[in-house]
Amino acid sequence: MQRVFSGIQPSGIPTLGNYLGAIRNWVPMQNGDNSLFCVVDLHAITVWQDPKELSRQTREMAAALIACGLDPERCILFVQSHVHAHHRLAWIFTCVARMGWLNRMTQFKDKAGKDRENVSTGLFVYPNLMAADILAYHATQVPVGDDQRQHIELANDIAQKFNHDYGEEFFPNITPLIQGVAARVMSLRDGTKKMSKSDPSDQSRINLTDDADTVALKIRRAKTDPEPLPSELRGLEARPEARNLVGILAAMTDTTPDAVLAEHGGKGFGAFKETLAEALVAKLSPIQGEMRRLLDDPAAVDASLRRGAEKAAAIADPIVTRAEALVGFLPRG
Ligand code: AQP
Repeated sequence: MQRVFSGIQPSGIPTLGNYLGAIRNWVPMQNGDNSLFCVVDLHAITVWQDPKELSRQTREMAAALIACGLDPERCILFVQSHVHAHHRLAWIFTCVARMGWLNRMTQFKDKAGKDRENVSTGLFVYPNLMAADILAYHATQVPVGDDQRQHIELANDIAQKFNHDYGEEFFPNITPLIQGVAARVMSLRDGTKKMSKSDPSDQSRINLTDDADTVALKIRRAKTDPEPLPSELRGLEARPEARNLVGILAAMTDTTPDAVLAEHGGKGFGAFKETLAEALVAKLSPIQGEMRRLLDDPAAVDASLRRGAEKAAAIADPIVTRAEALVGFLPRG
């Protein structure tokens, strides 16, 4: 039995990067109770979130996931803070992980920037919680964007050390599933930086809720260079912005960058950007319509998240209780 787990932070509106790097790949992996998808609000508060916004964003993220094709009847969709097994295992893992391992995490370095003294301790131990999210379900398959590869490696280090320290092959090895030409979608303003929902510049990303005019404007303004598009892939080397846009069009039209260049090579960016904007709008507008429909009835969204949390807890509680017993905690009786 291969169990799938993945999560997304309700730290803003999901971006095209989240969609292409993660969410879209989750849809075909739905397999009843062996597929768990989680809105990870505990992760989101590792950086400041306005409390009034957080609960709204959490519900909206759940609606976005359903609108993108996750079906709460065909997978377990829930909110991380609703299942206490995550906190319980995260603390144990915080005592298993070594400072040196966490010190190497590039996402922490990127997010903390130069002001390390003032970031939350939660941001530093974020990968321990992520390891707990996955391993509380004995999940082995984790579909994520390329930026999460290092965190999965760390989760495996934690699992192995736990198994070694407590003398039992209890936690399985995790495989990251990093798929497709758009496993790392880059910012529209800087082709060397990943597209992020919390980037201060809204122009740097396509939000799944952007309307047609906004998408067209953002794509028109997306940074490019003065050269025409090349006819072959190697012509995109050292042209990160062009490579990013070609990759996005390939992903949106279910083709390859080679095929995109075969069609658009030799042309300028004007017509190419129009085609790209049209492809984006065609994909995003049905998702937006479905999101609006779902959010008209927030109680129904909350009810399906509650059912999801109950199903998730039924899987995770016995696993985490066993981990606690291995550590030597006195059973609650
Ligand atoms: N630019 C991206 N390209 C491909 N995949 C991406 N993911 C995120 N950005 C890109 C993937 O989306 C999933 C959910 O990510 P997350 O919300 O848990 O955290 P993140 O990776 O930190 O995403 P953001 O958008 O950059 O959020 P903020 O701004 O809040 O930090 C993951 O599988 C991730 O790989």
